[in-house]
Order: sequence, then structure tokens, then C-alpha cells
Amino acid sequence: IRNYSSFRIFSKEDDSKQELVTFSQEDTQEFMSYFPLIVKDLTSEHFVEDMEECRKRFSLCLQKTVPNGKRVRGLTTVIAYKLLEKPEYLTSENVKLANILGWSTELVEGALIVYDDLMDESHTRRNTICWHRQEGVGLIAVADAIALNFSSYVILKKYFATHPHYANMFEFCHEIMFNTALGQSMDSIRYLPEQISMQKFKTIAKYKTGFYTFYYPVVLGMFLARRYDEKILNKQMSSILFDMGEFFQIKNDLNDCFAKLEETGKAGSDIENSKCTWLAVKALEKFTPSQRKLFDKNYGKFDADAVTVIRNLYLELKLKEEYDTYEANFFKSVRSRGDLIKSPYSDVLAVLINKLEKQIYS
Ligand code: DMA
Ligand code: MG
Ligand code: MG
Ligand code: MG
Repeated sequence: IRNYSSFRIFSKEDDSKQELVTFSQEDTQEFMSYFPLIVKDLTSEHFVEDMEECRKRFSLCLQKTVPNGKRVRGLTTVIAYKLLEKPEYLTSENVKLANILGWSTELVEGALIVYDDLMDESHTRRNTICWHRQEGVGLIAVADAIALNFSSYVILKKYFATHPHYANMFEFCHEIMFNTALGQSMDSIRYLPEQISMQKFKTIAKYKTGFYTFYYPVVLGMFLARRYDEKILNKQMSSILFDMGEFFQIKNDLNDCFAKLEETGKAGSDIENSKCTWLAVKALEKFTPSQRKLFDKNYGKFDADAVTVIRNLYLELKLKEEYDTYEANFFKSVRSRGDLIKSPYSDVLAVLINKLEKQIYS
């Protein structure tokens, strides 16, 4: 049985340096400064003599799939922690732990991205070739993604085994991954136009993206700061965090179709894969019978001309403009929500909403 009581909570007396709580480039710099430690931890003690090739391979996989994204989940964990922690405990040692916890979410994200690009038959990601398409990788990417996923638990155990909420963190990560896998399964079904609906889109977005994008890191931050409160989470936080995840996915859908490769670092494949995207839902609500015929004929084909037909239909229906209106309304309405205003953690939510609005997360 674990001795949870032995977890050391560092206080200001341990540390004369005061940590500044800022939410800008410094956050990213601070976060990045801990990545070498994560690589070191994950490529040392678990590898015995005969595993040198495997160790090198996993080290390369970590470098290529983990640190080079937007780091939304990792930074959100750190920000949530810093805002929730009592000032007297906001020491450099505890901030280090928050960053390490943040990296545990980015290891999960790295795994999900490797799996996702395999399933979506994607070619590019983060301005480079997808991991599974890199030389000598292929379907071994499945084993790499399993290793990435479970390496997050190695990190959790190494740094948080004696934290009072270790069991909660651990269990919560499993629950999040189960829901995300269900979302990815739902998302990967090739839907017929008549099966595409707003309700279905919302469920897919909640499961594939909503659980692990904002909800997961914020709850981890609450656990680390020992400020977890189920009632507040359920009544005055989770719905907002899931709505932020839905916004995030809508933007991701828009970018899949319209953003330039240089902007997102990846080429889209939603039209080819017949996905139940926000764009498809909106278009199906608006089509004239002749537009609908064109859609039915061209949606879900791995063919550049067919994809262009669909993209032009979306442009004709002014879905880009509709998205801009949706985005403006989203930020206006989320900020005036009663559950946000009444939440004891409204400052945390407000900071995350500001970040979501300012950064081109996708
Ligand atoms: C996003 O799916 C969700 C997960 C779990 C990766 P996606 O295929 O829409 O993401 P992307 O557009 O980045 O490939
Ligand atoms: Mg994808
Ligand atoms: Mg996908
Ligand atoms: Mg997408």
C-alpha cells in the first residue's frame, strides 16, 4: 500500500526564488526547458543492455512526436496549476512538478496524434512527415504510440507516486483515454450524408477532443494543487471546458478544409474520409437539391477534383463567414455564462478562454 502522506509539499521557505505567474512565451520556454528531463527519465532506467537499438528508437520517437506541437494540453495543465495553487506553495520546485505533469499530457497527445494520423491516412503533421510515414516506421508506429501513451504513467509514477491525489490522477488518465478512444472510433466511421447531424458532430467532438483537451489538463492541475472539488467541477466548470473543446474541434475542422499547409503544418483529409465535420453538418443544413446531389457524388473520395468540388460548395454556402460569426458569438456568450461568473475558479477559466481566443490553436 502506498504511503501517500510522504509526498513533500514544498513551501516558500524551501526556495528563496519567487516564481512569476505569466501566461506568455515564458510559459512555453519554461515548459520546453523540462523536456530534456522527460526524455532522460524515459530513456534511462527502463532500458537494459540488449535494448540499445530500442532505446535509440524510442528517444527519436519522443523527439519527433512530443515537443513540436502547440503544447495546448501541457501548458493548460501548468497554467491551471499556477492559478489554483496557494501563493505560499508556488515555489520553483512545485512549478517544476506542474511542468512535468504537463508533459505527461503531451506524451498522451503524442500517442493520440500517431494513432490519429494512421487512422486518418494523413501525410503531414507539424510541418513534417507523419511519424508512421517516416523511414523505417510504418505500422511499428502502433508499438511506438503504445509506448508513448504508457510512458505518461511512468512519469506520473516517478514524480507523483506519493502525492495525495496520485490514484485519482492515474485513474482519471485512464478514463480520459477510454473516452477519447471511443471518440476516435466514432470519428473513424465513414458516415453517409443522412447520418451526419449536429448532434452527432457534438458527441464526436466531445469524446475525441473535449475530454483530453481542456477538461483533462485542468483537472490534473486541480489535483496537483489539491484543489479538486467534484461539485464545483461538475456544476461550474466541466460544461465550459467541454464547450471550449468543441470550439477547438470546430476550428480544427475549418482548418482541415481551408487553412494553408504552412499555417497548420498538416494537410487535411476530412472530406476524403467522409467525416462528420462541422462544415459537413452546416452544409447539409443549407444545400439546395442540386448542391446536395453534387455533395453526395463527391464526398468521401480520395480524389483531388472531388475534394475541390466539396470545398467550392462550402465556399458557395459562405461557411467561412458563418464560422467567423460562430467564433465571435462563442467568445461573447462563454464569457457571460452564469456558471462561469459564479464559478469559484472563474479566474482560471477566464485566462484559458483568453488564451483560446488569442492563439491560433487547431
Ligand atoms: C482530433 O482528431 C482528435 C484526436 C484525438 C487526435 P482530428 O483527426 O480532427 O485531428 P487532426 O485534424 O489534427 O488530424
Ligand atoms: Mg486527423
Ligand atoms: Mg482523426
Ligand atoms: Mg481534424
